Amino acid sequence: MAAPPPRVLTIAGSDSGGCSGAPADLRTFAAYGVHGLCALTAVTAQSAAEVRAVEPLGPELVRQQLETAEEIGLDAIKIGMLSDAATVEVVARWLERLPPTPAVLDPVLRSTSGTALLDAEAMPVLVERLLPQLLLVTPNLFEAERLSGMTITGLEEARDAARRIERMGPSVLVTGGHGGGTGKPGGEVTDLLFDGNRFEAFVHPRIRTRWRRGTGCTLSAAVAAGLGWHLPLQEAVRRAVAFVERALRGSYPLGRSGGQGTLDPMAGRRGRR
Ligand code: PXL
Repeated sequence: MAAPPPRVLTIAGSDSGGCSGAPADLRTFAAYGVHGLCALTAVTAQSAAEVRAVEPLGPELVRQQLETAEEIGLDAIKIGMLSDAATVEVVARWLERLPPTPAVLDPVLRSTSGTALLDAEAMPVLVERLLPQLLLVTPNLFEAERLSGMTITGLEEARDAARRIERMGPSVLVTGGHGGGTGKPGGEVTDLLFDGNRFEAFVHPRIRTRWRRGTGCTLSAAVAAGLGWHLPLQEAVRRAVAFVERALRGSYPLGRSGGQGTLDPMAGRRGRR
């Protein structure tokens, strides 16, 4: 019998297309060699191009998934799409009672195509009840603007936004991939980590691919998996950024037009290359 690997839970939505949400998280967990658990918050029907339907599963079913996951045992947690205020509340209440376990939130607000994945009235619940209990939150520039109430047009403002969000509880990783905001000239992207004491900038080449669905999900899942292996936060983030870079280099097209597609958390780990 093999020794059990770390157990890492994703609390997220299902993307029927397998690009983002829980499917992306579970592939990432597999690539990291951890045991992935999955508490689904919502089911979405997605083609390569659009989110066609979204159905929340409701706080009671989420609560039961969390409690059964807890009985199995957890070394780290990743949280993604939460859908509505009642679901945020259930996750917050459960975390309050859980023995200390590192938790990473990707504050998913909307899909790439613009569909809302978190109700507007859930935002204050997320800030007041959930953020204080987390080790790390990983907003992209848009999400960092919404959380901080600031407009971000450059690195200095991204730092200010990170300071504001960190005061709400968790360390902050502002990811720069979605815009020029924290991207330096020369095709580089800066992801900015602030732990309340110091900033660490992770600068990496911008991978030019159109097939990048699931990037944010994969990054936060990779950090959680690293934390499951008991890496310190800085090291878990450093490895996760490198992991996403490799997954983007292995990205592939999907759908009839091939205009959409996803990064590949399993890049380099199976036959296809
Ligand atoms: O990328 C954010 C995201 C997270 N979770 C689910 C999604 C999406 C984007 O479409 O569908 C389920």
